[in-house]
Amino acid sequence: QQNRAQSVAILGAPFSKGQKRGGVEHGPKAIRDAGLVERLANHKNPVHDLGDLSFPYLEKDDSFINVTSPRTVGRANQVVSEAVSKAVEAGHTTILLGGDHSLAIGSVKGHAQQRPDLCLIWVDAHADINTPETSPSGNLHGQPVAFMLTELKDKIPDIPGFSWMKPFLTAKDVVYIGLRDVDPGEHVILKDLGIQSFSMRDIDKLGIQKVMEVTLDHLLARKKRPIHLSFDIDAFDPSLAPATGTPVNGGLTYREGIYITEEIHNTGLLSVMDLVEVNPMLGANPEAVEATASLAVDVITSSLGQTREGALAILQ
Ligand code: Z70
Ligand code: MN
Ligand code: MN
Ligand code: MN
Repeated sequence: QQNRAQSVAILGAPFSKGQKRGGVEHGPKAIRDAGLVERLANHKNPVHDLGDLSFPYLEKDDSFINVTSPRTVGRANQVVSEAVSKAVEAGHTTILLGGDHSLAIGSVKGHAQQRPDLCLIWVDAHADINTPETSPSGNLHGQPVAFMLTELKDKIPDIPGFSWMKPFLTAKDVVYIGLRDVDPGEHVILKDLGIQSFSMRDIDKLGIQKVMEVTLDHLLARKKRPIHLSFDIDAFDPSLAPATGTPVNGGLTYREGIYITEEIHNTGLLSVMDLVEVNPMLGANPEAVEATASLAVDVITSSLGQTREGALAILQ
């Protein structure tokens, strides 16, 4: 229960070069405008909004094999990694606001620098575990998990922009929740590495309560350790989170999503969280954008202890 008394740090990461659509770099502003800091005003411990990170602009960044913007994504993730590492070292439960999901490379890496024993819960419609070779798009936001895993070391070539990092996590330290759009190459990797994953079908079959029980047991039964929650807003059904780059039908309900974060909070072990892929330029209208950003705020406040049972619990 070591994280209960921790202060919170918020880091904005206005970055979009891990995929090809514009607008996701405005995610941090949209989430702040939806009232994130105000909604955390009752939090028992101090909340520090550390503002937005700034990422170097690289004039020339040719594709490497089929990987798009490798140097830009690599450098941005180095910046994220250093910032997350510093915030964790300072004792903050750290919230990274994306930006696209390629940012998780730096976020989880920076976290692991301070807490090498961490485990990773990846809530997403997508597995984001393509290698440069299996990737159908060349987009690095579809590949972050592959960059982290020691088992895939030989599948990741030396990509320009990434010489600062080596794989640091093993397949048994990862659980997926919410999958429903997995590429063929990703499916093979998930099977070969035996990664614990819960698709939307599994959630239909088992119920979210059982899914969380097995998830937390898988990661924590042997040893309590810090949790990294990487939450892609497209895990939710597009009716709830329309303003995102790759909506996929049949996603999490509001209650399933919030139950996931409540259970993670209740472990007392949440250490770093990413909230990514809110794209305020993709909603059909302002209401769609506001609904998506407001949902992101609910996910974050719930992860930090906001309950459905009464306002007091966030104070404890
Ligand atoms: C596909 C790829 C992806 C998010 C799309 C899509 C990956 N598997 N991730 N949207 N958030 O391009 O690798
Ligand atoms: Mn813009
Ligand atoms: Mn993702
Ligand atoms: Mn996704």
